[in-house]
Amino acid sequence: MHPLSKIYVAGHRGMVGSAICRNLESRGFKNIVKRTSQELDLRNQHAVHDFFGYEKPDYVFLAAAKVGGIHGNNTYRAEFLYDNLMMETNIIHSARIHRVTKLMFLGSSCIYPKMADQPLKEAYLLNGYLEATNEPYAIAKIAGIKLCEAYRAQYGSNFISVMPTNLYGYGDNYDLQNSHVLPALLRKFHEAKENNASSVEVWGSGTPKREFLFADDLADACVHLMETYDGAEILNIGTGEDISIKELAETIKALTGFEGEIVWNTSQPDGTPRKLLDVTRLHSLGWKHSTSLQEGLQKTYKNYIAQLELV
Ligand code: GFB
Repeated sequence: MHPLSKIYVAGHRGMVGSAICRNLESRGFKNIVKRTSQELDLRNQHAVHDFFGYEKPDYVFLAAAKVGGIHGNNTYRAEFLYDNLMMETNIIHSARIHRVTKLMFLGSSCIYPKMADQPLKEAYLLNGYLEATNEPYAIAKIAGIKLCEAYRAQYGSNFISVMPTNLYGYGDNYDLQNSHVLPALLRKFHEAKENNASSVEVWGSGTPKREFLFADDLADACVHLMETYDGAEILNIGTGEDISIKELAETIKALTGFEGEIVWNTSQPDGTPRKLLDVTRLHSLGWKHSTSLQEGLQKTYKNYIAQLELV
């Protein structure tokens, strides 16, 4: 990418999109195109087509998506499938019509089969059944991967797909029902400490394992790969390390200084038992994460408290 290349970051107000914008700006890219969802409804085919015709971006980071944790995915199954299919289909198709130089599609580690061998190699895509709680989201993301593959095969479009692991960081969603586990636990333990509560409820059995990547590290990987990777194969982006939900809860409990009890609500689903990405290919392309979970948690917690103080 040239410093003046026109770069469209779809989803620039989200945790991932905003991290990509920060990373691009820190590397000296000055011509970043942004649209809020009020300004441009990415589910609207005509609006997206007109936007691409008007702006004619050179590069596109497709980080716009309807996202959420296990409960949100399982509850809003229609929106997770429809909204994500519409957004990615409109953007990828318009990028081809308007001759975008290169597009990066961001998928998710939930595209892999629920019971796949660990760590998850890119080759395991479509090797088995998906996890039920997030099947609609996973199907939409798989469709995005296949669209990029098809436009590449048929039209020679340089569209690449990356699969981030579970993410956390600045500007995350802290809604107690619809967020992911890490922000949910930061909020729950923080509020319990503030209110001198005796216990905190954590969902499931605590045995599932998850890999967590700091969103600013993901953004750095995305920009690095946009500059260096032109392959047809999907690429995992993660740390290569995971911890159990129980260990995560204990770590966040210690971080917030809460001294009460953890109560496990086993009526809530566990989801996939484990989804650790194989990052061999990512490392061979010259990128490795730099923020440890401990450091990322501290930064995220500090940011969460700073945001609370602004309200
Ligand atoms: O982060 P999470 O919602 O998503 O949940 P997934 C991870 C694990 O944490 C599950 C447990 O075993 C949850 O039961 N958990 C414990 C909690 N307490 C809580 C809590 O208070 N809130 C939440 N949310 N979980 C999502 C997918 O799966 O991951 C998406 O549904 C996407 O499609 C995303 O792929 C990255 O890791 O299970």
